[in-house]
Amino acid sequence: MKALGLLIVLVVIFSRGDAQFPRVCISDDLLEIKECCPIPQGFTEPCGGPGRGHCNDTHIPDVENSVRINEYEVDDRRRWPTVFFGRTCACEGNFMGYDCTRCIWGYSGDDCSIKQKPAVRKNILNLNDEERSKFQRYFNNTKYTTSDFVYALEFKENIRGSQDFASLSVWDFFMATHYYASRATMPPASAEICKEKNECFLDFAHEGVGFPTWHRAYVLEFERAVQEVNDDSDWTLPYWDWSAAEDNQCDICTNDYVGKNDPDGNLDTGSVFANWETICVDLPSFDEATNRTHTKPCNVTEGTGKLKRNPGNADTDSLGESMARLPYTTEVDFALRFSTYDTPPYGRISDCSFRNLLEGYADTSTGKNRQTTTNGTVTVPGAHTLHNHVHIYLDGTMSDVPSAANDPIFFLHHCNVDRLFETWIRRYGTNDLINNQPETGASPGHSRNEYIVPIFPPYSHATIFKRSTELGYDYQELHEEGTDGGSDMGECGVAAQSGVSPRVIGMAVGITLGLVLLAVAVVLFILYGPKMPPRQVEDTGTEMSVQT
Ligand SMILES: *[C@@H]1O[C@H](CO)[C@@H](O)[C@H](O)[C@H]1NC(C)=O
Ligand SMILES: *[C@@H]1O[C@H](CO)[C@@H](O)[C@H](O)[C@H]1NC(C)=O
Ligand SMILES: *[C@@H]1O[C@H](CO)[C@@H](O)[C@H](O)[C@H]1NC(C)=O
Ligand SMILES: *[C@@H]1O[C@H](CO)[C@@H](O)[C@H](O)[C@H]1NC(C)=O
Ligand SMILES: *[C@@H]1O[C@H](CO)[C@@H](O)[C@H](O)[C@H]1NC(C)=O
Ligand SMILES: [Cu+2]
Repeated sequence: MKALGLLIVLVVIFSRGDAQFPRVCISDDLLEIKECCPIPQGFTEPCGGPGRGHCNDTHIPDVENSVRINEYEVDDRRRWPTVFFGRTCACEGNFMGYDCTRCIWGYSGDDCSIKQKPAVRKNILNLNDEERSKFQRYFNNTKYTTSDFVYALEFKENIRGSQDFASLSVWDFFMATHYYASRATMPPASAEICKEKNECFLDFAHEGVGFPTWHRAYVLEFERAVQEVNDDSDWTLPYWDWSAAEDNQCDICTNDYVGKNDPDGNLDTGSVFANWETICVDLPSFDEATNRTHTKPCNVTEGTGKLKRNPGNADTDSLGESMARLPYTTEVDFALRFSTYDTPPYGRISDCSFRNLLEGYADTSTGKNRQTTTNGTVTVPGAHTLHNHVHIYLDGTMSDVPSAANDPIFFLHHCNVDRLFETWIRRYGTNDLINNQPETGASPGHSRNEYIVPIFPPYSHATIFKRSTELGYDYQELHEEGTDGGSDMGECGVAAQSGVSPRVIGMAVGITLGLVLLAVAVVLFILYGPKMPPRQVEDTGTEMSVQT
Protein backbone atom coordinates (compact mmCIF):
# COMPACT_ATOMS: atom_id res chain seq x y z
CA MET A 1 0.00 0.00 0.00
CA LYS A 2 2.84 2.34 0.71
CA ALA A 3 3.68 2.35 -2.96
CA LEU A 4 0.27 3.86 -3.53
CA GLY A 5 1.15 6.87 -1.48
CA LEU A 6 1.88 9.24 -4.29
CA LEU A 7 3.14 12.20 -2.39
CA ILE A 8 1.67 15.60 -2.78
CA VAL A 9 5.21 16.92 -2.84
CA LEU A 10 6.38 14.71 -5.63
CA VAL A 11 3.33 14.59 -7.82
CA VAL A 12 3.65 16.58 -10.96
CA ILE A 13 0.41 16.07 -12.75
CA PHE A 14 -0.10 18.18 -15.79
CA SER A 15 -3.36 19.18 -17.32
CA ARG A 16 -3.20 22.25 -19.39
CA GLY A 17 -5.41 21.77 -22.37
CA ASP A 18 -8.74 20.64 -21.11
CA ALA A 19 -11.69 22.66 -20.06
CA GLN A 20 -15.31 22.25 -19.34
CA PHE A 21 -18.26 24.05 -20.77
CA PRO A 22 -22.02 23.90 -21.04
CA ARG A 23 -23.02 21.32 -23.62
CA VAL A 24 -25.23 23.88 -25.36
CA CYS A 25 -22.16 25.97 -26.22
CA ILE A 26 -20.16 23.18 -27.83
CA SER A 27 -21.45 23.37 -31.38
CA ASP A 28 -18.90 23.77 -34.14
CA ASP A 29 -20.34 27.20 -34.96
CA LEU A 30 -20.15 28.56 -31.43
CA LEU A 31 -16.66 27.17 -30.92
CA GLU A 32 -15.64 28.89 -34.11
CA ILE A 33 -16.97 32.33 -33.11
CA LYS A 34 -16.00 31.70 -29.44
CA GLU A 35 -19.38 32.72 -28.09
CA CYS A 36 -21.34 31.13 -25.23
CA CYS A 37 -24.53 33.13 -24.66
CA PRO A 38 -27.43 30.64 -24.62
CA ILE A 39 -31.09 31.64 -24.70
CA PRO A 40 -32.49 30.26 -21.44
CA GLN A 41 -35.60 28.09 -21.54
CA GLY A 42 -38.72 30.24 -21.60
CA PHE A 43 -36.85 33.32 -22.86
CA THR A 44 -36.34 34.76 -26.30
CA GLU A 45 -33.04 36.58 -25.94
CA PRO A 46 -29.52 35.36 -25.20
CA CYS A 47 -28.78 35.41 -21.45
CA GLY A 48 -32.43 36.29 -20.80
CA GLY A 49 -32.27 39.90 -22.03
CA PRO A 50 -32.74 43.22 -20.19
CA GLY A 51 -33.07 42.86 -16.44
CA ARG A 52 -31.40 39.45 -16.45
CA GLY A 53 -28.35 39.42 -18.69
CA HIS A 54 -26.83 40.11 -22.06
CA CYS A 55 -24.04 38.79 -24.19
CA ASN A 56 -20.80 40.76 -23.89
CA ASP A 57 -17.07 40.48 -24.34
CA THR A 58 -15.69 38.47 -21.45
CA HIS A 59 -14.01 40.82 -19.02
CA ILE A 60 -10.56 39.73 -17.89
CA PRO A 61 -9.05 41.23 -14.74
CA ASP A 62 -5.69 42.84 -15.35
CA VAL A 63 -3.38 41.59 -12.61
CA GLU A 64 0.35 41.54 -12.16
CA ASN A 65 1.49 38.13 -10.98
CA SER A 66 4.75 37.09 -9.36
CA VAL A 67 5.10 34.28 -11.88
CA ARG A 68 5.18 35.50 -15.46
CA ILE A 69 2.11 33.85 -16.82
CA ASN A 70 2.97 34.45 -20.44
CA GLU A 71 5.78 31.97 -20.09
CA TYR A 72 3.03 29.39 -19.99
CA GLU A 73 1.99 30.29 -23.48
CA VAL A 74 0.42 26.91 -24.14
CA ASP A 75 -1.76 26.84 -21.04
CA ASP A 76 -5.47 27.19 -21.87
CA ARG A 77 -6.23 28.33 -18.33
CA ARG A 78 -4.57 31.68 -18.89
CA ARG A 79 -6.97 34.60 -19.28
CA TRP A 80 -9.70 32.15 -18.46
CA PRO A 81 -12.03 31.48 -20.24
CA THR A 82 -11.13 33.52 -23.30
CA VAL A 83 -8.96 30.89 -24.98
CA PHE A 84 -12.28 29.10 -25.56
CA PHE A 85 -14.94 31.80 -25.27
CA GLY A 86 -14.45 35.53 -25.74
CA ARG A 87 -18.14 36.35 -25.40
CA THR A 88 -20.21 35.14 -22.46
CA CYS A 89 -23.29 36.18 -20.51
CA ALA A 90 -22.89 39.26 -18.36
CA CYS A 91 -25.65 38.74 -15.79
CA GLU A 92 -27.43 41.58 -14.05
CA GLY A 93 -28.75 42.03 -10.53
CA ASN A 94 -28.66 38.85 -8.49
CA PHE A 95 -28.49 36.52 -11.48
CA MET A 96 -25.54 34.35 -12.33
CA GLY A 97 -24.61 31.23 -14.31
CA TYR A 98 -23.74 30.60 -17.95
CA ASP A 99 -27.25 31.62 -19.08
CA CYS A 100 -28.14 33.85 -16.09
CA THR A 101 -30.76 31.46 -14.72
CA ARG A 102 -29.10 30.95 -11.36
CA CYS A 103 -29.09 33.23 -8.34
CA ILE A 104 -25.91 34.53 -6.76
CA TRP A 105 -24.94 32.70 -3.58
CA GLY A 106 -27.25 33.49 -0.71
CA TYR A 107 -30.32 34.46 -2.78
CA SER A 108 -33.27 32.52 -4.13
CA GLY A 109 -36.69 32.97 -5.73
CA ASP A 110 -37.78 33.49 -9.35
CA ASP A 111 -36.16 36.90 -9.54
CA CYS A 112 -33.40 35.99 -7.07
CA SER A 113 -34.47 38.76 -4.70
CA ILE A 114 -35.09 36.65 -1.60
CA LYS A 115 -32.24 36.59 0.88
CA GLN A 116 -31.89 32.99 1.96
CA LYS A 117 -31.94 31.84 5.54
CA PRO A 118 -28.54 30.16 5.87
CA ALA A 119 -28.68 26.39 5.38
CA VAL A 120 -26.76 24.55 8.09
CA ARG A 121 -23.98 22.12 7.22
CA LYS A 122 -23.90 19.46 9.90
CA ASN A 123 -21.18 17.41 11.48
CA ILE A 124 -21.39 14.04 9.69
CA LEU A 125 -21.35 12.23 13.02
CA ASN A 126 -24.58 14.02 13.94
CA LEU A 127 -26.57 12.75 10.97
CA ASN A 128 -29.38 10.36 11.83
CA ASP A 129 -29.72 7.04 9.96
CA GLU A 130 -31.97 8.51 7.33
CA GLU A 131 -29.70 11.50 6.69
CA ARG A 132 -26.71 9.21 6.51
CA SER A 133 -28.14 6.90 3.92
CA LYS A 134 -29.40 9.94 2.03
CA PHE A 135 -25.88 11.34 1.86
CA GLN A 136 -24.66 8.02 0.44
CA ARG A 137 -27.52 7.72 -2.03
CA TYR A 138 -27.19 11.33 -3.18
CA PHE A 139 -23.45 10.95 -3.74
CA ASN A 140 -23.99 7.71 -5.64
CA ASN A 141 -26.66 9.33 -7.85
CA THR A 142 -24.22 12.14 -8.60
CA LYS A 143 -21.66 9.58 -9.75
CA TYR A 144 -24.17 8.04 -12.16
CA THR A 145 -25.94 11.09 -13.58
CA THR A 146 -24.68 12.73 -16.75
CA SER A 147 -23.55 16.35 -16.42
CA ASP A 148 -24.83 19.30 -18.47
CA PHE A 149 -21.19 20.20 -18.89
CA VAL A 150 -18.73 18.59 -21.24
CA TYR A 151 -14.99 18.38 -21.01
CA ALA A 152 -12.37 19.11 -23.65
CA LEU A 153 -10.30 16.03 -24.42
CA GLU A 154 -7.53 17.92 -26.09
CA PHE A 155 -5.52 21.11 -25.92
CA LYS A 156 -7.37 23.99 -27.47
CA GLU A 157 -4.86 24.18 -30.27
CA ASN A 158 -5.77 20.58 -31.17
CA ILE A 159 -9.52 20.85 -30.80
CA ARG A 160 -11.22 20.19 -34.11
CA GLY A 161 -14.79 20.72 -32.98
CA SER A 162 -17.56 19.34 -30.82
CA GLN A 163 -16.30 15.76 -31.27
CA ASP A 164 -13.35 16.57 -29.02
CA PHE A 165 -15.50 17.18 -25.95
CA ALA A 166 -16.55 14.32 -23.70
CA SER A 167 -19.68 13.69 -21.67
CA LEU A 168 -19.10 12.63 -18.11
CA SER A 169 -21.01 12.19 -14.87
CA VAL A 170 -21.66 15.12 -12.58
CA TRP A 171 -19.22 13.64 -10.07
CA ASP A 172 -16.51 13.12 -12.65
CA PHE A 173 -17.09 16.61 -13.98
CA PHE A 174 -16.19 17.97 -10.54
CA MET A 175 -13.29 15.58 -10.30
CA ALA A 176 -12.02 16.81 -13.69
CA THR A 177 -12.52 20.45 -12.67
CA HIS A 178 -10.26 20.04 -9.66
CA TYR A 179 -7.72 18.11 -11.70
CA TYR A 180 -7.69 20.81 -14.34
CA ALA A 181 -6.99 23.56 -11.79
CA SER A 182 -4.15 21.66 -10.18
CA ARG A 183 -0.45 21.76 -10.62
CA ALA A 184 1.24 21.92 -13.97
CA THR A 185 4.96 22.09 -14.55
CA MET A 186 6.62 24.99 -16.21
CA PRO A 187 7.63 24.75 -19.88
CA PRO A 188 11.30 23.65 -19.96
CA ALA A 189 12.60 26.98 -21.31
CA SER A 190 11.60 28.77 -18.13
CA ALA A 191 12.54 26.13 -15.65
CA GLU A 192 15.65 28.01 -14.44
CA ILE A 193 13.78 31.21 -13.71
CA CYS A 194 11.07 29.48 -11.78
CA LYS A 195 13.49 27.35 -9.80
CA GLU A 196 15.02 30.48 -8.36
CA LYS A 197 11.60 31.57 -7.23
CA ASN A 198 10.71 28.11 -6.04
CA GLU A 199 7.61 28.28 -8.18
CA CYS A 200 8.01 25.98 -11.14
CA PHE A 201 4.38 25.32 -11.70
CA LEU A 202 1.03 26.78 -12.33
CA ASP A 203 -1.68 25.76 -9.89
CA PHE A 204 -4.88 27.74 -9.71
CA ALA A 205 -6.23 26.03 -6.61
CA HIS A 206 -3.30 25.18 -4.35
CA GLU A 207 -0.02 26.46 -2.96
CA GLY A 208 -1.32 29.98 -2.90
CA VAL A 209 -3.46 32.59 -1.22
CA GLY A 210 -6.48 31.56 -3.28
CA PHE A 211 -6.57 28.07 -1.76
CA PRO A 212 -9.39 28.70 0.77
CA THR A 213 -11.59 30.70 -1.61
CA TRP A 214 -11.00 28.38 -4.59
CA HIS A 215 -12.15 25.41 -2.54
CA ARG A 216 -15.02 27.35 -0.99
CA ALA A 217 -16.42 28.07 -4.45
CA TYR A 218 -15.76 24.50 -5.54
CA VAL A 219 -17.56 22.98 -2.54
CA LEU A 220 -20.49 25.38 -3.00
CA GLU A 221 -20.80 24.47 -6.69
CA PHE A 222 -20.56 20.79 -5.82
CA GLU A 223 -23.19 21.06 -3.09
CA ARG A 224 -25.55 22.77 -5.50
CA ALA A 225 -24.92 20.10 -8.15
CA VAL A 226 -25.78 17.33 -5.66
CA GLN A 227 -28.98 19.22 -4.77
CA GLU A 228 -29.90 19.48 -8.44
CA VAL A 229 -29.18 15.84 -9.27
CA ASN A 230 -31.35 14.73 -6.36
CA ASP A 231 -33.98 17.45 -6.72
CA ASP A 232 -33.54 18.47 -3.08
CA SER A 233 -32.57 22.11 -2.69
CA ASP A 234 -32.54 21.84 1.12
CA TRP A 235 -29.78 19.25 1.28
CA THR A 236 -26.45 20.37 2.73
CA LEU A 237 -23.02 18.80 2.61
CA PRO A 238 -21.88 17.37 5.96
CA TYR A 239 -18.40 18.11 7.31
CA TRP A 240 -15.88 15.70 8.80
CA ASP A 241 -14.19 17.21 11.85
CA TRP A 242 -11.02 15.11 11.58
CA SER A 243 -9.30 16.90 14.43
CA ALA A 244 -11.94 15.52 16.79
CA ALA A 245 -11.72 11.92 15.54
CA GLU A 246 -11.33 9.29 18.24
CA ASP A 247 -7.72 8.20 18.73
CA ASN A 248 -6.88 10.50 15.82
CA GLN A 249 -7.84 7.77 13.36
CA CYS A 250 -10.41 7.87 10.59
CA ASP A 251 -13.71 7.46 12.41
CA ILE A 252 -15.83 7.66 9.26
CA CYS A 253 -13.95 4.99 7.34
CA THR A 254 -16.74 2.49 7.95
CA ASN A 255 -19.50 1.27 5.66
CA ASP A 256 -21.96 3.55 7.46
CA TYR A 257 -20.08 6.51 6.02
CA VAL A 258 -17.41 6.42 3.31
CA GLY A 259 -16.51 2.73 3.51
CA LYS A 260 -14.02 0.56 5.33
CA ASN A 261 -10.99 -0.92 3.60
CA ASP A 262 -8.83 -4.04 3.67
CA PRO A 263 -5.07 -3.99 4.43
CA ASP A 264 -4.34 -3.48 0.74
CA GLY A 265 -6.44 -0.32 0.64
CA ASN A 266 -9.39 -1.75 -1.28
CA LEU A 267 -12.84 -0.65 -0.20
CA ASP A 268 -15.06 -3.25 1.41
CA THR A 269 -17.69 -4.73 -0.93
CA GLY A 270 -20.33 -3.66 1.57
CA SER A 271 -19.50 -0.01 0.95
CA VAL A 272 -21.68 2.08 -1.36
CA PHE A 273 -18.52 3.40 -2.99
CA ALA A 274 -16.71 0.08 -3.53
CA ASN A 275 -17.52 -0.09 -7.23
CA TRP A 276 -16.84 3.51 -8.11
CA GLU A 277 -14.41 3.82 -10.98
CA THR A 278 -11.80 6.58 -10.70
CA ILE A 279 -10.49 8.81 -13.48
CA CYS A 280 -7.10 10.52 -13.92
CA VAL A 281 -5.26 8.42 -11.33
CA ASP A 282 -1.60 7.41 -11.85
CA LEU A 283 -1.15 9.32 -15.05
CA PRO A 284 2.11 9.73 -16.91
CA SER A 285 3.95 12.94 -16.09
CA PHE A 286 3.43 16.01 -18.17
CA ASP A 287 6.76 15.87 -19.91
CA GLU A 288 6.24 12.36 -21.11
CA ALA A 289 2.60 12.80 -22.01
CA THR A 290 2.81 16.11 -23.78
CA ASN A 291 6.33 16.45 -25.04
CA ARG A 292 6.28 13.12 -26.83
CA THR A 293 2.70 12.66 -27.88
CA HIS A 294 1.28 16.13 -27.45
CA THR A 295 -1.80 14.60 -26.00
CA LYS A 296 -3.53 15.43 -22.77
CA PRO A 297 -2.48 13.15 -19.91
CA CYS A 298 -6.01 12.48 -18.68
CA ASN A 299 -8.65 11.04 -20.93
CA VAL A 300 -11.59 11.55 -18.59
CA THR A 301 -13.67 8.92 -20.36
CA GLU A 302 -11.29 6.15 -19.37
CA GLY A 303 -11.54 4.60 -15.92
CA THR A 304 -8.34 4.25 -13.87
CA GLY A 305 -9.43 1.58 -11.38
CA LYS A 306 -11.34 1.47 -8.12
CA LEU A 307 -10.92 3.84 -5.21
CA LYS A 308 -8.04 3.16 -2.84
CA ARG A 309 -7.83 4.29 0.77
CA ASN A 310 -5.63 3.09 3.59
CA PRO A 311 -5.79 5.50 6.55
CA GLY A 312 -2.69 5.57 8.73
CA ASN A 313 -0.55 3.63 6.27
CA ALA A 314 1.29 6.41 4.53
CA ASP A 315 5.06 5.97 4.42
CA THR A 316 6.12 7.47 7.74
CA ASP A 317 9.83 6.95 6.96
CA SER A 318 9.79 9.55 4.23
CA LEU A 319 6.81 11.61 5.38
CA GLY A 320 7.19 11.71 9.13
CA GLU A 321 5.70 9.90 12.10
CA SER A 322 2.71 12.21 12.33
CA MET A 323 1.30 10.80 9.09
CA ALA A 324 0.19 7.68 10.93
CA ARG A 325 -2.52 9.74 12.64
CA LEU A 326 -4.84 12.64 11.93
CA PRO A 327 -3.92 16.21 12.95
CA TYR A 328 -4.43 17.10 16.60
CA THR A 329 -7.05 19.62 17.61
CA THR A 330 -4.24 21.65 19.21
CA GLU A 331 -2.72 22.05 15.73
CA VAL A 332 -5.99 23.56 14.53
CA ASP A 333 -6.00 25.83 17.61
CA PHE A 334 -2.47 26.90 16.71
CA ALA A 335 -3.34 27.82 13.12
CA LEU A 336 -6.37 29.79 14.24
CA ARG A 337 -4.20 32.05 16.42
CA PHE A 338 -2.81 33.65 13.29
CA SER A 339 -4.82 36.75 12.52
CA THR A 340 -2.59 37.39 9.49
CA TYR A 341 -4.37 35.72 6.60
CA ASP A 342 -1.35 35.27 4.36
CA THR A 343 2.19 36.58 3.88
CA PRO A 344 4.39 37.22 0.81
CA PRO A 345 5.15 35.52 -1.49
CA TYR A 346 1.66 34.04 -0.95
CA GLY A 347 2.77 30.54 -1.87
CA ARG A 348 3.92 27.33 -0.28
CA ILE A 349 6.94 29.01 1.32
CA SER A 350 4.92 31.62 3.22
CA ASP A 351 5.73 31.84 6.92
CA CYS A 352 3.43 32.86 9.76
CA SER A 353 0.38 32.73 7.56
CA PHE A 354 -3.01 31.33 8.56
CA ARG A 355 -3.59 30.27 4.95
CA ASN A 356 -0.36 28.32 4.71
CA LEU A 357 -0.95 26.64 8.07
CA LEU A 358 -4.44 25.63 7.01
CA GLU A 359 -3.34 24.47 3.58
CA GLY A 360 -0.47 22.64 5.21
CA TYR A 361 3.00 23.74 4.11
CA ALA A 362 3.77 25.47 7.40
CA ASP A 363 4.74 23.63 10.56
CA THR A 364 2.12 23.70 13.34
CA SER A 365 4.77 24.14 16.02
CA THR A 366 6.93 26.87 14.45
CA GLY A 367 4.43 28.52 12.11
CA LYS A 368 7.06 28.45 9.39
CA ASN A 369 7.36 26.68 6.08
CA ARG A 370 9.65 23.70 6.00
CA GLN A 371 10.81 22.02 2.80
CA THR A 372 12.19 18.51 2.84
CA THR A 373 15.87 18.63 3.85
CA THR A 374 18.66 16.09 4.08
CA ASN A 375 21.22 16.00 6.85
CA GLY A 376 23.78 13.38 5.97
CA THR A 377 21.71 10.27 5.43
CA VAL A 378 18.76 11.55 7.43
CA THR A 379 15.83 13.05 5.53
CA VAL A 380 13.76 15.56 7.43
CA PRO A 381 10.30 15.56 5.81
CA GLY A 382 8.81 18.87 4.75
CA ALA A 383 5.90 20.25 6.72
CA HIS A 384 2.57 18.71 5.79
CA THR A 385 -0.01 19.84 8.24
CA LEU A 386 -3.80 20.18 8.56
CA HIS A 387 -5.29 20.02 5.03
CA ASN A 388 -2.27 18.33 3.42
CA HIS A 389 -1.79 16.09 6.42
CA VAL A 390 -5.31 14.63 6.09
CA HIS A 391 -4.77 13.92 2.39
CA ILE A 392 -1.52 12.09 3.07
CA TYR A 393 -2.78 10.25 6.16
CA LEU A 394 -5.70 8.77 4.18
CA ASP A 395 -3.27 7.32 1.64
CA GLY A 396 -4.32 5.94 -1.74
CA THR A 397 -6.54 8.07 -3.99
CA MET A 398 -6.69 10.96 -1.52
CA SER A 399 -2.93 11.30 -1.32
CA ASP A 400 -2.62 12.39 -4.95
CA VAL A 401 -4.13 15.86 -4.71
CA PRO A 402 -5.06 16.47 -8.38
CA SER A 403 -7.14 13.27 -8.54
CA ALA A 404 -8.17 13.20 -4.85
CA ALA A 405 -11.73 14.34 -5.64
CA ASN A 406 -12.48 10.84 -6.92
CA ASP A 407 -12.96 9.85 -3.28
CA PRO A 408 -16.22 10.90 -1.55
CA ILE A 409 -14.27 11.70 1.61
CA PHE A 410 -12.64 14.58 -0.30
CA PHE A 411 -15.78 16.73 -0.05
CA LEU A 412 -16.34 15.94 3.63
CA HIS A 413 -12.72 16.91 4.28
CA HIS A 414 -12.96 20.12 2.27
CA CYS A 415 -16.24 21.04 3.92
CA ASN A 416 -14.31 20.95 7.19
CA VAL A 417 -11.41 22.95 5.72
CA ASP A 418 -14.01 25.56 4.73
CA ARG A 419 -15.43 25.45 8.26
CA LEU A 420 -11.98 26.29 9.65
CA PHE A 421 -11.67 29.09 7.09
CA GLU A 422 -15.08 30.32 8.29
CA THR A 423 -13.90 30.12 11.91
CA TRP A 424 -11.02 32.41 10.96
CA ILE A 425 -13.40 34.84 9.24
CA ARG A 426 -15.68 35.05 12.28
CA ARG A 427 -12.73 35.48 14.62
CA TYR A 428 -10.70 38.06 12.74
CA GLY A 429 -12.89 39.29 9.91
CA THR A 430 -13.75 42.95 9.66
CA ASN A 431 -15.94 44.82 7.19
CA ASP A 432 -13.21 44.97 4.57
CA LEU A 433 -12.50 41.25 4.58
CA ILE A 434 -11.16 41.10 1.03
CA ASN A 435 -8.26 43.34 1.99
CA ASN A 436 -6.70 40.23 3.47
CA GLN A 437 -6.17 39.02 -0.08
CA PRO A 438 -3.37 40.64 -2.10
CA GLU A 439 -4.33 42.64 -5.16
CA THR A 440 -1.08 41.76 -6.98
CA GLY A 441 2.00 39.63 -6.45
CA ALA A 442 0.42 36.25 -5.90
CA SER A 443 0.91 33.41 -8.37
CA PRO A 444 -1.44 33.36 -11.37
CA GLY A 445 -5.08 32.92 -10.50
CA HIS A 446 -4.67 33.71 -6.79
CA SER A 447 -4.96 37.48 -6.42
CA ARG A 448 -8.20 38.85 -5.09
CA ASN A 449 -9.67 40.10 -8.34
CA GLU A 450 -8.63 37.13 -10.39
CA TYR A 451 -11.08 34.47 -11.41
CA ILE A 452 -11.56 31.13 -9.75
CA VAL A 453 -10.34 29.01 -12.67
CA PRO A 454 -11.96 26.99 -14.27
CA ILE A 455 -15.43 27.91 -13.07
CA PHE A 456 -17.50 28.97 -16.04
CA PRO A 457 -18.45 31.70 -16.32
CA PRO A 458 -15.96 32.69 -13.68
CA TYR A 459 -16.20 34.90 -10.62
CA SER A 460 -13.37 36.29 -8.52
CA HIS A 461 -11.90 35.19 -5.19
CA ALA A 462 -13.07 38.49 -3.69
CA THR A 463 -16.73 37.69 -4.37
CA ILE A 464 -16.53 34.61 -2.18
CA PHE A 465 -14.44 36.04 0.68
CA LYS A 466 -17.42 36.76 2.90
CA ARG A 467 -19.06 35.36 5.97
CA SER A 468 -20.74 32.12 4.92
CA THR A 469 -24.09 33.45 6.11
CA GLU A 470 -23.83 36.06 3.34
CA LEU A 471 -23.43 33.18 0.90
CA GLY A 472 -26.46 31.31 2.20
CA TYR A 473 -24.95 28.71 4.51
CA ASP A 474 -23.65 28.19 8.00
CA TYR A 475 -22.05 25.47 10.12
CA GLN A 476 -23.59 23.57 12.96
CA GLU A 477 -20.52 24.41 15.01
CA LEU A 478 -17.36 26.33 14.27
CA HIS A 479 -14.02 25.24 15.68
CA GLU A 480 -13.76 26.11 19.33
CA GLU A 481 -10.40 26.63 20.91
CA GLY A 482 -9.42 23.94 23.39
CA THR A 483 -9.70 24.64 27.10
CA ASP A 484 -5.96 25.29 27.48
CA GLY A 485 -6.52 28.64 25.76
CA GLY A 486 -2.89 28.68 24.64
CA SER A 487 -1.16 31.64 23.07
CA ASP A 488 1.77 29.84 21.46
CA MET A 489 2.55 31.08 17.97
CA GLY A 490 5.80 29.24 17.52
CA GLU A 491 8.51 31.34 15.91
CA CYS A 492 5.93 33.90 14.79
CA GLY A 493 5.51 35.91 17.98
CA VAL A 494 2.68 38.40 18.03
CA ALA A 495 5.26 41.17 17.65
CA ALA A 496 6.24 39.88 14.23
CA GLN A 497 2.76 40.45 12.90
CA SER A 498 1.91 43.62 11.09
CA GLY A 499 -0.48 45.89 12.95
CA VAL A 500 -2.29 45.03 16.13
CA SER A 501 -4.06 41.73 15.90
CA PRO A 502 -7.68 41.43 16.96
CA ARG A 503 -6.42 38.90 19.46
CA VAL A 504 -4.31 41.47 21.23
CA ILE A 505 -7.21 43.91 21.22
CA GLY A 506 -9.43 41.13 22.54
CA MET A 507 -6.96 40.42 25.30
CA ALA A 508 -6.74 44.06 26.29
CA VAL A 509 -10.51 44.43 26.29
CA GLY A 510 -10.83 41.23 28.28
CA ILE A 511 -8.35 42.27 30.93
CA THR A 512 -9.85 45.76 31.21
CA LEU A 513 -13.33 44.31 31.49
CA GLY A 514 -12.11 41.89 34.12
CA LEU A 515 -10.57 44.70 36.16
CA VAL A 516 -13.68 46.86 35.84
CA LEU A 517 -15.89 43.96 36.92
CA LEU A 518 -13.57 43.33 39.84
CA ALA A 519 -13.70 46.99 40.88
CA VAL A 520 -17.49 47.07 40.60
CA ALA A 521 -17.69 43.87 42.60
CA VAL A 522 -15.42 45.24 45.30
CA VAL A 523 -17.59 48.36 45.56
CA LEU A 524 -20.76 46.25 45.66
CA PHE A 525 -19.18 44.05 48.26
CA ILE A 526 -18.26 47.02 50.42
CA LEU A 527 -21.78 48.44 50.04
CA TYR A 528 -23.83 45.28 50.41
CA GLY A 529 -21.57 42.97 52.31
CA PRO A 530 -21.77 39.16 52.01
CA LYS A 531 -24.72 39.13 49.55
CA MET A 532 -22.18 39.10 46.70
CA PRO A 533 -19.62 36.43 47.52
CA PRO A 534 -16.12 37.63 46.55
CA ARG A 535 -15.05 34.15 45.49
CA GLN A 536 -17.36 34.14 42.53
CA VAL A 537 -16.02 37.51 41.47
CA GLU A 538 -12.45 36.31 41.54
CA ASP A 539 -13.38 33.31 39.41
CA THR A 540 -14.89 35.51 36.75
CA GLY A 541 -11.80 37.65 36.61
CA THR A 542 -9.44 34.68 36.37
CA GLU A 543 -11.47 32.94 33.70
CA MET A 544 -11.51 35.99 31.50
CA SER A 545 -7.82 36.63 31.53
CA VAL A 546 -7.11 32.96 30.79
CA GLN A 547 -9.57 32.73 27.95
CA THR A 548 -8.68 35.87 26.07
C1 LIG B 1 -19.23 45.03 -22.08
O1 LIG B 1 -17.84 44.72 -21.97
C2 LIG B 1 -17.01 45.84 -22.12
C3 LIG B 1 -15.58 45.35 -22.17
O2 LIG B 1 -15.28 44.53 -21.05
C4 LIG B 1 -17.24 46.80 -20.97
O3 LIG B 1 -16.43 47.94 -21.09
C5 LIG B 1 -18.71 47.21 -20.98
O4 LIG B 1 -18.98 47.98 -19.85
C6 LIG B 1 -19.62 45.98 -20.98
N1 LIG B 1 -20.96 46.43 -21.17
C7 LIG B 1 -21.94 46.14 -20.34
C8 LIG B 1 -23.27 46.68 -20.67
O5 LIG B 1 -21.75 45.42 -19.37
C1 LIG C 1 -25.42 3.49 -7.26
O1 LIG C 1 -26.14 3.90 -8.41
C2 LIG C 1 -26.11 2.96 -9.46
C3 LIG C 1 -26.74 3.59 -10.67
O2 LIG C 1 -28.01 4.05 -10.38
C4 LIG C 1 -26.82 1.69 -9.03
O3 LIG C 1 -26.75 0.72 -10.06
C5 LIG C 1 -26.13 1.16 -7.78
O4 LIG C 1 -26.86 0.06 -7.27
C6 LIG C 1 -26.06 2.24 -6.71
N1 LIG C 1 -25.26 1.73 -5.62
C7 LIG C 1 -25.73 1.64 -4.41
C8 LIG C 1 -24.84 0.98 -3.42
O5 LIG C 1 -26.82 2.05 -4.09
C1 LIG D 1 11.08 17.07 -25.29
O1 LIG D 1 11.36 16.38 -26.48
C2 LIG D 1 12.56 16.79 -27.10
C3 LIG D 1 12.65 16.08 -28.44
O2 LIG D 1 12.33 14.72 -28.32
C4 LIG D 1 13.73 16.44 -26.17
O3 LIG D 1 14.95 16.85 -26.75
C5 LIG D 1 13.52 17.17 -24.85
O4 LIG D 1 14.52 16.81 -23.92
C6 LIG D 1 12.16 16.83 -24.26
N1 LIG D 1 11.92 17.67 -23.08
C7 LIG D 1 11.51 17.15 -21.94
C8 LIG D 1 11.32 18.13 -20.83
O5 LIG D 1 11.30 15.98 -21.77
C1 LIG E 1 -10.38 8.42 -24.73
O1 LIG E 1 -10.79 7.14 -24.33
C2 LIG E 1 -11.83 6.61 -25.12
C3 LIG E 1 -12.28 5.31 -24.47
O2 LIG E 1 -11.20 4.48 -24.26
C4 LIG E 1 -11.34 6.44 -26.54
O3 LIG E 1 -12.38 5.94 -27.37
C5 LIG E 1 -10.86 7.78 -27.09
O4 LIG E 1 -10.28 7.63 -28.34
C6 LIG E 1 -9.85 8.41 -26.15
N1 LIG E 1 -9.58 9.77 -26.59
C7 LIG E 1 -8.37 10.27 -26.68
C8 LIG E 1 -8.27 11.67 -27.12
O5 LIG E 1 -7.39 9.61 -26.40
C1 LIG F 1 22.51 17.00 11.50
O1 LIG F 1 22.71 15.77 12.16
C2 LIG F 1 23.67 15.82 13.19
C3 LIG F 1 23.93 14.42 13.69
O2 LIG F 1 22.73 13.72 13.85
C4 LIG F 1 23.16 16.76 14.29
O3 LIG F 1 24.09 16.86 15.35
C5 LIG F 1 22.94 18.13 13.70
O4 LIG F 1 22.35 18.99 14.66
C6 LIG F 1 21.99 18.04 12.49
N1 LIG F 1 21.91 19.36 11.85
C7 LIG F 1 20.77 19.94 11.56
C8 LIG F 1 20.86 21.26 10.86
O5 LIG F 1 19.70 19.45 11.84
CU1 LIG G 1 -7.74 20.88 -3.88
